Amino acid sequence: MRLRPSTSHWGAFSAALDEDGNLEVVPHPADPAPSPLLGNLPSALTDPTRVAAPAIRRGWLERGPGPDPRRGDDEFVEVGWDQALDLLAAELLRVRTEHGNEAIYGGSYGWSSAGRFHHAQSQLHRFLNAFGGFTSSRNTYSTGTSAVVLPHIVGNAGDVLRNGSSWPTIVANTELLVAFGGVPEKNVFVTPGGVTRHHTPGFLAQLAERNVEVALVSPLRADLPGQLDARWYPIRPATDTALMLALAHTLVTEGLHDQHFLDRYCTGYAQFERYLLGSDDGVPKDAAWAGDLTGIPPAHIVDLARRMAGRRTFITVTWSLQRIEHGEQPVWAAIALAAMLGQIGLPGGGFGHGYGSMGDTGDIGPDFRVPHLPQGTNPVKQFIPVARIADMLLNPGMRYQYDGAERTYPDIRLVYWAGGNPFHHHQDLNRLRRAFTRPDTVVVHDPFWTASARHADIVLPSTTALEREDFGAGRRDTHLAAMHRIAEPRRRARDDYTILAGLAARLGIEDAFTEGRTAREWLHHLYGTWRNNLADKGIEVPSFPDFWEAGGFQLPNDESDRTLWADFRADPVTHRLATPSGKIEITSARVASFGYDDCPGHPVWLEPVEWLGGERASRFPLVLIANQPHTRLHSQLDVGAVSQAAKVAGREAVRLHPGDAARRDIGEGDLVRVFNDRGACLAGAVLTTDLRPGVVQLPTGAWFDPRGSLCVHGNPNVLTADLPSSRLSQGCTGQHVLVEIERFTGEPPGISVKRPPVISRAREM
Ligand SMILES: Nc1nc2c(c(=O)[nH]1)N[C@H]1C(S)=C(S)[C@@H](COP(=O)(O)OP(=O)(O)OC[C@H]3O[C@@H](n4cnc5c(=O)[nH]c(N)nc54)[C@H](O)[C@@H]3O)O[C@H]1N2
Ligand SMILES: Nc1nc2c(c(=O)[nH]1)N[C@H]1C(S)=C(S)[C@@H](COP(=O)(O)OP(=O)(O)OC[C@H]3O[C@@H](n4cnc5c(=O)[nH]c(N)nc54)[C@H](O)[C@@H]3O)O[C@H]1N2
Ligand SMILES: [Mo]
Repeated sequence: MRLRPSTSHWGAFSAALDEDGNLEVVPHPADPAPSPLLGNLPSALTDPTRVAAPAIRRGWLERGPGPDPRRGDDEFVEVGWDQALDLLAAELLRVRTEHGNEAIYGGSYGWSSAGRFHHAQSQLHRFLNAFGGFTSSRNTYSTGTSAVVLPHIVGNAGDVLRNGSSWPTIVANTELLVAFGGVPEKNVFVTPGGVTRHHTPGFLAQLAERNVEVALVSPLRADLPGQLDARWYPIRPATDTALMLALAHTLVTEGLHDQHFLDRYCTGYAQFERYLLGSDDGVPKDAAWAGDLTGIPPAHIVDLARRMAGRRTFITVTWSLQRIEHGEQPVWAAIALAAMLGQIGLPGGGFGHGYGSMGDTGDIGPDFRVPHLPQGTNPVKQFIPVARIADMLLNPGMRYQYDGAERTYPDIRLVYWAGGNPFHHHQDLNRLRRAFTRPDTVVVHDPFWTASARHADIVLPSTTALEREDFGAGRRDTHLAAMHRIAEPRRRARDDYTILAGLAARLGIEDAFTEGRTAREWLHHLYGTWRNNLADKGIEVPSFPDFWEAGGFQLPNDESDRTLWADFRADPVTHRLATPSGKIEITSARVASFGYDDCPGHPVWLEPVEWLGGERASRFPLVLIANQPHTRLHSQLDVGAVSQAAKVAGREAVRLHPGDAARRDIGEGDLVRVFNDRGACLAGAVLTTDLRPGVVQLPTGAWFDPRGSLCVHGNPNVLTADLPSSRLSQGCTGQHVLVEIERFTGEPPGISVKRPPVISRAREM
């Protein structure tokens, strides 16, 4: 049995099949903290939910393209590859001829798998670009709000998202870490594209050894590793902005703010200060005011503000905090607060975003781009902010606001998805189901019968990363991994590249798409180009055959840890920011000029719809946190062993406080129904005092298993609201939703998503 190298979004490994066909997985020897998620790989490879052959929805096959309410409930017909590709090529041509390229939605958001050549979204975009273009999507579900507001505050979102202080700098210099959303260890195993050495768990351990003072601001205690002796501020969800404003208020009223820093490096502080003091609205944003909103005693707020001013303080905000209504505010308020402390640009001081959200944030690996597939250019300029998918499908021609511009939704006839699962990632899935009745045709490539595949008309089985050859590395990865074929493609699965090349041949764009190369030739070519570019910069890496034979190599290091912020601090004129003022914009005249009441010109407290202080809370008195799962990546490999082992009563586990459970006669392990006016799901109850009373937690990613508006498996996105963070960013707000919970009595409905849908054979193949 020869172990062969590969990588995944949660870590590099090698693997082989034994004589009985069982997959053995061994973590990369250089990885000090391999991810438990590797345990999902073995059983998933041959799971019954793998798509065996191309499948077409019966209604579409028999009646042809068109809107159809049966999508998601219909059965499928297995067809041969030639028939599937002939039908799809003809449909692509029909849509292009009758409606134009803009009628094809190819945003295809999603994480697919590691491996830079077979990256499904890149493959699809390259193919659709060669076909004349498509309506695309902007931003992500991860940082869809920050990515739009940060350029207004600091000029370049990447400077905050990717170029902040490194963990070693924080460990060595920070005296007080104020972590809004904590530093959830479960998340740091993941980096898009792969990660060979998981450094962050080690850095967290060093924080503990160094006795760095940590303030954990989160409704969940589990957002910080247990070994860190933190002070826990169990905040009421969605009220962090109020807490930050009160901390800022305390600083200014006690004269603890750094006026010199604010004058030299920032603009618009005076206006923000008037708001803090309540000069215009008569409401000082003081600790007493915030105490009522946040549930944190005012004395604790004042004390925290004083401690922050008295030592080297690093303020971090997880990405989850901007995945809510008005998600711009906590990010902007945290930057304003850090500016008032005057430590931005000092080692271990200032502001960070996404520490504990992703493995590469603050990591120390080299930072250069690894080989990747060129996508070409998209002649179609139409796009949507990614989380507006359902709005777009339901409202063609409707006008909406985005980042200061008025835009119009296109009229989409064909939806094409490869490497993502919108019926995992989008909010209000019952609404998304209605939206998915609208297009003429929905196409999905996926290795598995995901909920999105089940809502498609044409389902094409793609290989998994284990069944093909590729290379992979994530940002800040220490190694470039050769990804060898570890298993033969399952049944009739094909690589996305092969599928799209087959379509391209039928559409007369084969040369543009394939450039005459096989997949293996592409690997050679992309690697070779990259290697030549590095050689021009004096960096030597192995030849492709040596790289492939060795299974990977360690990337050359770049030692520098000087951040852009240190440069800005040293000289804000030479290193001016890309904002209109060149400074940090605590008030943005530009944002103010848009006139959005849901995102005015400086950080403010705005009441969301979905929170415990609002009107809806009388009917749905619990706030559910739908965060990332610790047992898998999103919906991927939910059928895998690690994910399955954590299910309770056969469903996803929902955590709630014993007091909240007792009032509802709910016991440990009970099957419960979580509901609101958008839908309901079943889940298994786990009782814990490690969360704030009134808060429940149900992670994302249980495969959506609808019976009417009820998901019997525990997917929180049947409950979440399809509301944008604001008109500025139109980001996703899936992190929070108001719900009620009751014990489920009666016969528990069985789970059906662990089997494929009903599939019959074509009458003519
Ligand atoms: N309520 C709520 N919702 C959320 C969030 C939240 O906090 N709360 N978080 C959001 C965030 S941050 C994100 S990033 C999204 C994630 O949403 P997605 O990225 O859509 O989720 P994944 O489950 O990773 O979907 C990837 C799909 O690609 C498939 N795949 C893997 N390899 C290949 C391949 O080689 N080819 C093809 N064709 N397919 C492949 C997998 O089987 C899987 O179905 O979810 C978002 N949704
Ligand atoms: N294991 C695993 N790791 C992952 C992923 C995965 O699916 N599985 N997904 C990856 C992806 S794509 C992304 S974008 C990142 C996402 O990174 P994040 O968005 O940061 O991750 P989440 O787990 O959704 O949220 C982090 C924590 O924020 C806390 N929180 C929620 N609401 C509030 C609030 O109102 N106030 C405060 N103070 N805290 C709050 C929650 O308790 C939660 O555990 O994770 C990445 N890492
Ligand atoms: Mo994400």
